[in-house]
Amino acid sequence: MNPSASTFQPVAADPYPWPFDGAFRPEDTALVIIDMQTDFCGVGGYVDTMGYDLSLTRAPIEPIGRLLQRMRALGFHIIHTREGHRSDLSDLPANKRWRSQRIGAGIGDPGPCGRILVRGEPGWEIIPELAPAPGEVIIDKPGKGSFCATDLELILRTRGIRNLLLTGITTDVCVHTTMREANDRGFECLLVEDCTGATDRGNHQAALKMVKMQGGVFGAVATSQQVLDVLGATSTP
Ligand code: C5J
Repeated sequence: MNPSASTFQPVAADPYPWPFDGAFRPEDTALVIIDMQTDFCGVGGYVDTMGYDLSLTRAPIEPIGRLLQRMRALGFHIIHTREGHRSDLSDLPANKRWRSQRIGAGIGDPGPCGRILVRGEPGWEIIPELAPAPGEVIIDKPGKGSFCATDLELILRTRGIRNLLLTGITTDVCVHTTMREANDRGFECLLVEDCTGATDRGNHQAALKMVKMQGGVFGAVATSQQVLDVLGATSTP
């Protein structure tokens, strides 16, 4: 099968069938996988050191894996992001460092997985289950949004990508910030709800609800199964 010949009908998303203009194709659509790093979902990482429940940020691993496998096979663009800082911390704002130190997980400080949220350290790596394949774009970002201080927008425009399926962690922080940034730039966004997770269940639910207000103020929300149904998958393992 020639993946580039495929056109897919809208996903039965909430609050509108996504995308708004009726169809999407591998050429104009990317799966964005945000910050699936040990620091956010692994034992000894940043989130674990802060004392949050890792099961919440690990929950999306399997659903993302299924969606990734399918979308890779169909030839969609795949984009991974990593939050992290230079080893000299020259791109770490003083207030971000101070806040992390207050909660006992100082960014740049040594931890069980190396220096917390520092590029090149074990905790900063994307988890092996969702490792990028050769040729897939990886965006290194110093902040929460994937557009701030990165070349993501240039890459999307250069490739003619208009539609983004957003997955990863955390729903209320990096996923939401990225969705808002993308929406303001005119990209059509779908948040895949079971492919995201937050450090707090209530925040996850609230983040989903916020997207759906005002007729879909930031885009739409769907489950991975609803996406897979459209992509021709008949069942989940
Ligand atoms: C946070 C993220 N929560 N990836 N980062 O600090 O959401």
